[in-house]
Amino acid sequence: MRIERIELHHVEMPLVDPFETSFGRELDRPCILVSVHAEGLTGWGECVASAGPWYSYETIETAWHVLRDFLIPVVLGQAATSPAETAARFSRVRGHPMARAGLENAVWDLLAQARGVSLVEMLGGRRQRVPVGVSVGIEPTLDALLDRVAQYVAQGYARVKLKIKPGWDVAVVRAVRERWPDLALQVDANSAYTLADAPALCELDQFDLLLIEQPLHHDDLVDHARLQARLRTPLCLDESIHSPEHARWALDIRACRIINVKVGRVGGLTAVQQIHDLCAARGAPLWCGGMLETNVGRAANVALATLPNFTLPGDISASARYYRQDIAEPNFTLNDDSTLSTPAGPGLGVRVIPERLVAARRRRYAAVADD
Ligand code: SMG
Ligand code: MG
Repeated sequence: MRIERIELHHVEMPLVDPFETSFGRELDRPCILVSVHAEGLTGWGECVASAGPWYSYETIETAWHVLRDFLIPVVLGQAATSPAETAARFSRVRGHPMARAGLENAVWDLLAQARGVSLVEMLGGRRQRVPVGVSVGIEPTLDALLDRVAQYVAQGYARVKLKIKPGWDVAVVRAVRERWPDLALQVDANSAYTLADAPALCELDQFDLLLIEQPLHHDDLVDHARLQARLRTPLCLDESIHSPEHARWALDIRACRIINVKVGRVGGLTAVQQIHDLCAARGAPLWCGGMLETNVGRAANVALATLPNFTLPGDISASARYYRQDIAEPNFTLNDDSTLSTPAGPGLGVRVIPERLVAARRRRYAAVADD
């Protein structure tokens, strides 16, 4: 099918609760929704770049620029036959994985709809439910954090991830572990430490954590390998893995034992499949990370987490944890067994509600193919 029109929608919505990590606090969350139009069908993708270059160097502005000036022009008016072929068209663009993923994922949704299959089927996933957890930000006080964890445990989350940073780590994890001895627990530092902090990080070994996520520099592999050699707890890389090659390099030098897969960070669902197959062959478990997505991005996350080597619970929480009113329906709700179900229907299985899109939209760009 020939791609007739591509639109970018810069949207922004207030989060239900502020979300604080070692690099800052977010109250509102922007994203770019990408829509790809052909033969009466519309495919949707979410670009998860943030307002500022804090989690990664990409921002809403850089992604808008790269999408409009470099990515849209190589697919608009062209025949879309397979997602891999779209990914190949982007191969000249270095970096900017979130921008690439936004558009590539919209093509996946479009092609799945055209074939009358769900995104799960098209990816090769088999499950109907995926195990999930919740990521708990840094709170002003330890009591506030314990209240927050209690609230999520009461809602049925069986796995909790705590954000840590120097000064908000060992004592906090100890307090949570003492109160919930059997809770599946993990921590994420978002690169807040250096190798000099190894003694404090080794203290975390006593709390039976599933993993410690990205403690060191956001682009590092080598120091993580040095740290992993000193830790019993598995290290998991997030920020440092930008491609299937990075995943292979990390496993080759034992920089981690587990990888957090974010489709935006690795440049699209085609790269996710490659990382999946590589890590399955190497015996390295995966889980799906989160970027405070709308239901559009969440539907893609649930779908990719159905691949068999996604064995650990993902940061894919119920819709109600993020926005009061999401831009797309249906909402995702937590099942009794701390899972989310894959939505029914072809493609992503969610539909964007036009009035909500317009209400949340800050800016729109439309590119139309010549006849
Ligand atoms: O989507 O539930 C979610 C958030 C999960 O903690 C989460 N993401 O480093 O893994 C991470 C952070 C990055 C958030 S930056 C917007
Ligand atoms: Mg992380």
